[in-house]
Amino acid sequence: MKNQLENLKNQIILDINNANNLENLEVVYNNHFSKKGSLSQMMGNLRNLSPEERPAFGKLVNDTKEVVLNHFNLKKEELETAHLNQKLESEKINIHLPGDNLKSGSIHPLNLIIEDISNYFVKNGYEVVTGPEIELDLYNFEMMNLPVGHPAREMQDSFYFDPNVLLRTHTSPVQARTMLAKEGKPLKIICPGKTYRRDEDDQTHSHQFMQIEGLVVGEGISFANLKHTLQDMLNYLFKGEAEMRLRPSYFPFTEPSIEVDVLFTKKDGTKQYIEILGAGMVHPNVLKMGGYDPERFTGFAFGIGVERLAMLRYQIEDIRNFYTNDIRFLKQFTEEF
Ligand code: FA5
Repeated sequence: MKNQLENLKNQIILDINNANNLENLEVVYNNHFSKKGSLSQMMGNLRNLSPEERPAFGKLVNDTKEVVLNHFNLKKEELETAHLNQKLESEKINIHLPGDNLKSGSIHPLNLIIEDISNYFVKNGYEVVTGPEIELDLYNFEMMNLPVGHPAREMQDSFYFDPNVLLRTHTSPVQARTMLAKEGKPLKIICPGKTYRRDEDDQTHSHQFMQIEGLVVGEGISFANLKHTLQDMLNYLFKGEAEMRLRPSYFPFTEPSIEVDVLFTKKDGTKQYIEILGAGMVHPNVLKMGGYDPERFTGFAFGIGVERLAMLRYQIEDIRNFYTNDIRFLKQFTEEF
């Protein structure tokens, strides 16, 4: 019987060695190690032995089983590793393939100007605020010292939803909103945003355009402060190369009022002044309506035309280019395309 056991051991080892994949190895397990397998049958032979012989042979069978089981486990581990490696190999990603060339967009030239101007003012202690594009007549006109029937309303014809609600014609209503919100405290704000007018579109006019409003209210704010601020901002934007011209003007919400032009050199070398903003000292009526005592507080305000600045800076001769979404035009402002 010992010989029989020895033969079985050799057979099992041979079967294990011959198994070249996990499925074959499982067959080996079922044939030899399962309940009805050859090793269990060998144990069953104990019945044919005398009670004295049984313990020694039982031990021999168990020792043999342990040896072949170790061999089996080693083989199983080896086949599992081979299987995993094969799987990893087949799932390997080829990192050398060229990627998809996704085209990223870029910042619109008008937003580049807004970012730049905002940086300038934030550095100088201004807060950036926003206001609604659909505005009440109250803020757009009345609180800007333009009561119903005021002839200067003609200067800014608008798109109305009803007699009290319109697309804002300028960013100035944010002045009124901010003054009310600040409840009489000194303030320094800018407000970039879209504005709308029933203007005929031409090279320098668009029915939709952007403005950046500025408002400073405090004690002792003077016209000199306004002039310095505008000159300093233009120096920053045009690296000291912009020639600024102030013209007396009229706005119902400022007194005195000015318009600011910058000398623009066209592509053909000829020069032309282009109006970029309106400004002035805040009218006492506007201060009063905003909750400020005009005897104690003064202020200055300005409204910059963003497209006009962009035209100067990027040498663009027609404002309509900003809104036609021609990729060839926009491409000039980025290297990313
Ligand atoms: C105003 O809108 C005043 N709210 C500006 C202001 C603010 C004055 C605070 C005093 C104090 P005006 O209508 O001039 O002013 O417009 C200001 C700037 O917006 C102009 O200088 C111009 O650069 C730009 N602008 C006006 N209309 C158009 C248009 N149709 N298309 C493009 N830009 C325009």
